[in-house]
Amino acid sequence: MPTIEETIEIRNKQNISKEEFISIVLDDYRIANESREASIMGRREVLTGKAKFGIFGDGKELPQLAMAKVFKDGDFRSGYYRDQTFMFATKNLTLQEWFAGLYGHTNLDAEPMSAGRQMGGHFGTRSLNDDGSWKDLTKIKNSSADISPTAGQMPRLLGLAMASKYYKGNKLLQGKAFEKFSNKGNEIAFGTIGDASTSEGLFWETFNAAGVMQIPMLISVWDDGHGISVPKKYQTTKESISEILKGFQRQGNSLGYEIFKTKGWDYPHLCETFEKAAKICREEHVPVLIHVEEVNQPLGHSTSGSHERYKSKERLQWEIDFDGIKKMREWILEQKFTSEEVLKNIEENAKKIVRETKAEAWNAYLNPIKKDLIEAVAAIDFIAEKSENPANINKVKTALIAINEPSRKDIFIAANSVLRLARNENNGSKTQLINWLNASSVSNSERYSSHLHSESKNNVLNVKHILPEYLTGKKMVDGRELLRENFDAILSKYPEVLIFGEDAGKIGGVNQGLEGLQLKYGEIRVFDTGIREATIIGQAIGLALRGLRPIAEVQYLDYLLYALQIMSDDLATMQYRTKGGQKAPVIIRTRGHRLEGIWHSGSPMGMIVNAVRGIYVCVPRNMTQAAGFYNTLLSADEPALVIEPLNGYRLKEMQPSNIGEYKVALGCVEIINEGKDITLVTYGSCCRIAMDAVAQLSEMGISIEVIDLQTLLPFDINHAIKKSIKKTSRLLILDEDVNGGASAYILQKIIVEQNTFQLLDSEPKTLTAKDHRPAYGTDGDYFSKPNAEDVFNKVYEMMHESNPNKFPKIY
Ligand SMILES: Cc1ncc(C[n+]2csc(CCOP(=O)(O)OP(=O)(O)O)c2C)c(N)n1
Repeated sequence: MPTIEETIEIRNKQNISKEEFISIVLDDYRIANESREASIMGRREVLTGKAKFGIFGDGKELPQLAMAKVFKDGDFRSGYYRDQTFMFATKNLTLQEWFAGLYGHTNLDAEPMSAGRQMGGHFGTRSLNDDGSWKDLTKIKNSSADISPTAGQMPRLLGLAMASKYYKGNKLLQGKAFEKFSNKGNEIAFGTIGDASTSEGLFWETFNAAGVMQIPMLISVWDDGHGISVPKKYQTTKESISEILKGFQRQGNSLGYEIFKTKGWDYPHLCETFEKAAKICREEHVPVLIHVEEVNQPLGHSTSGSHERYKSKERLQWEIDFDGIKKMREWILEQKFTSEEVLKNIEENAKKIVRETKAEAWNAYLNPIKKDLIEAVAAIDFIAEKSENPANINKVKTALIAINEPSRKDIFIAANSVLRLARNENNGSKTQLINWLNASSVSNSERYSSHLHSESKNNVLNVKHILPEYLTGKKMVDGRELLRENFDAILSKYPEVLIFGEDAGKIGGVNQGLEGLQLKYGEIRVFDTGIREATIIGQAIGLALRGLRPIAEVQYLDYLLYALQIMSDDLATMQYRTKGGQKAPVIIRTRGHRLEGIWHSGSPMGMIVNAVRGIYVCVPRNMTQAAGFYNTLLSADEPALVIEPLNGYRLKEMQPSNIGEYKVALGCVEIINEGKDITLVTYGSCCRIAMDAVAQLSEMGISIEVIDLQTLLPFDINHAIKKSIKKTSRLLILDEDVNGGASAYILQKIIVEQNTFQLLDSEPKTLTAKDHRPAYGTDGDYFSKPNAEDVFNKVYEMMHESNPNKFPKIY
């Protein structure tokens, strides 16, 4: 604890009067108490069954008050479920909204973080207006939307911090058009993480990358000594994250971090530390670590268990003795800032306010449900009145009314039961309940299933096709040159675009699709990164959250797996988990399907399309189509993955004269060969194999219609495949993923969603790769993946089945 003289010195440095200082301290004390009471009462709400799960910020109040003091408008937080006090202190969350989050209130006005989609304790501010357009982020104390996977907040933190460097360094962004995103790059990105979560690889990858890039990132570790029940002994070498990160400390001219240590119960030292740290971070663009040790957790990890099971008696006693709020109280009295009575008053008031607010939040949550219940019961009554056998119907109604705190599910179940009981009654009395049920389904779909994708006017499906033109005659170029010309056009048109990845900078990409562009646009816009796929994507997410348009490269499709978790957990859920409050229109560029070897020719598309719903997936067959996708995506506000065909960079394509301008609309298939006997559906590199087979089959008098899907997500939005099957009555899916991989997805879309079963004259077939990965040996690819001969045989077999005389067995 500092002496009175030291405290006065701190105050003097801040240039405020004694009275102002005391009033700030007491206000912090109030917030800390209210936050603690919220945790205590929130826990009770779960234990009594009103809320389903609770994870709270008790014990972490003081460090967050200190962080809030240095957090300015325009700054960003990327944190985790303990940060309620910070959210209260920055006025980004009211107590009532906090309780609404705990109850899972689905109304955005009541619960603006996620409208009940995220469990309590997952915070976020709204960066977007209701129409999906950006708010002025420089006027908000921004918080990117939390996710639950431990350390999952780290990769995006990197991009949030890097954006400041980009806004500072790229003069083209300092005009009017971008002023709502940054004040010349003066913003800090604050990260918070628990000590145990620093065991995750994502923490280390992020930490190292920020040191390399020298960006204004300030990471605070709230160290309470445990990850649920597992102590530091099993989490961290030497049991101290700051100790083992010492090698990152900058020294002399060597770049690195500033590392601070402080204690979770020492309010004045916390304030002083955060102030020093933020100054260095903001002014010098140096990353900073604040290791906040000796943090307690008085209520235990969450409502899922009690900490008495795993903490020793001594530790439990320490948790009481070194509670931050208790220590702050002692300090206030020691310093004679105010009297015991005033503090008691603050404490009592906190209890009262939280109790009252909790009741208000609960009523606000429950009343609309009760209104639904009244409507449904009226409709049920109506059926019962007209029924000759109302006893069972009334029984369902009585049971429904008896539920003390009903949910919409209870009402839905009852309504369905009543309609089942009344199934033989053919009277109009059912119409009211059926209508209620239908309307309720629509509202619940909006409540729980909207905003997987952008619902703004810039959503990608609004971007229309613009055909490539070839006005300047036939100019045949390598695929990679066509792409490079297109990226050149993109970089000159959009100053907010930056392209990065392994080898993307100096050499212009392993396949030279960016050749010479770093030289032309500078290292700030086209640059190399370390080998760190997860944080390349995280970096892109953070940049996009701050209004930039990153194109992030993952060198090969096989290595996307390193990034798949963050794509799935963070990027894909961004719009959904905030109900349209945040967007990250990231473009992920990679290449795959075919080259050589187990880790350079994979095509795990089934895994990908099933993991990333919320992100679009483009699978162009050549670079003309790929370039068109990039142009489309930059006109929209949604994230997407573009997988270029790896064996297409050196193949010749005709270069369009409207490079950078033409667009390929998403969700629109292309018929690349017209035919009448069989519809063959494929995508990417397999298109060329299908076309090889077309030639062989035509010699036998068989004509196949080859459809290039172009995008797997979205999938054939105009149902063009169905039209083709109406003509051919036969379906073959050609795919180089494993059996039951993407082909199963494609089959489900065509048979079930497009309802084509009745149109087929023979069994639908799939032709896929083997279940192992493609072998490297010279013919490994040929024998591991479907080839033109396989396609020929499969098609011929189908034709033989339908007309054995015309197509006799070959083998
Ligand atoms: C990837 C992942 N693994 C496991 C969990 C379950 N889990 C939730 S919190 C937690 C402990 C985190 O401890 P720490 O980082 O120290 O933060 P604290 O809760 O102590 O503040 C674990 C293991 C998770 N959410 N995500």
